[in-house]
Amino acid sequence: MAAETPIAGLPQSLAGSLRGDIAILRLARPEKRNALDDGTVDGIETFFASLPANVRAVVLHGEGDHFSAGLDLTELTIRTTVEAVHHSRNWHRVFERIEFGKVPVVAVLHGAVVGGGLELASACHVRVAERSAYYALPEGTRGIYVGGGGSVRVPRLIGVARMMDMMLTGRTYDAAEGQTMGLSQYLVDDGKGLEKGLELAARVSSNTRLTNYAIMHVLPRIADAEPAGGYLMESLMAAIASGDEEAQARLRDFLEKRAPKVLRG
Ligand code: 1HE
Repeated sequence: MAAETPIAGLPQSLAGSLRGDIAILRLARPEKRNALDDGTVDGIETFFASLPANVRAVVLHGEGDHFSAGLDLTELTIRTTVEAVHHSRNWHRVFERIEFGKVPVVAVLHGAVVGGGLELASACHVRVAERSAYYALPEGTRGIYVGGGGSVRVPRLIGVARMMDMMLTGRTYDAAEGQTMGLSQYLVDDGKGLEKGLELAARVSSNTRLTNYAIMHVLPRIADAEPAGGYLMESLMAAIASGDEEAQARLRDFLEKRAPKVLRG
């Protein structure tokens, strides 16, 4: 396994490191259950904005017993309405850096994945949940509203009706339920999440950069587009991807029996 090198320049609430072509970002404020204060959100932006060019995938996880308790509620009490709008827009900008960044992000979830923590997880591309994970959107009961893109991203995963129920009634879902309804794509035993996340990131990083870019940036836009435009975008992307030198080399490898076959599980 490649050696781990720390990434400098992050706030104390975050720890970043590089393992070969995979970057790892750890929410490192366990004493506050990885609540996301302004410094942490800015640090997430710094991390994604300054990823070294060789990085091909990121793994995001949390230290302690919980992935994240969401927005740091202590900061909420001191904002004016207009400051709250700017705060939410700032989260949008930072989380877009994840969703529409340069490389795919695998989130490893455990314990509380609530409020802004779920919004952060929803901005990632692949979610691995440990059995301890549970999901909630306590904004409804706290008298506030999601502000980190949850209204857009969470319904894409579980539908508007389920999100409404979570916010209106304070309903929580456990890891197995979350897996069934699409909050996570992988469910693993406690303590196994990071290993699984790294394994998936290694698979992701073995794809061509262009295909990964298309999957991250083009696929969701097509899914949101009206079908005629979507089909056209798909054809254009397919043509661009298959014309890529790396894709051509991979196709030759398969045709000349050098590439692995697609076998069951
Ligand atoms: C916090 C936060 C926080 C913990 N902001 N300080 N999120 C919530 O409504 C969830 C609030 N948190 C909890 O329900 C619980 O903390 C947990 C279930 C996640 C964990 O419980 P537990 O018993 O392990 O920890 P604790 O004793 O509640 O918390 C430990 C410390 O972390 C404590 O501080 P201390 O100084 O008394 O030690 C807590 O106050 C602190 N802490 N969570 C600030 N969230 C862009 S809009 C997004 C809107 C939202 O995300 S709303 C959802 C907010």
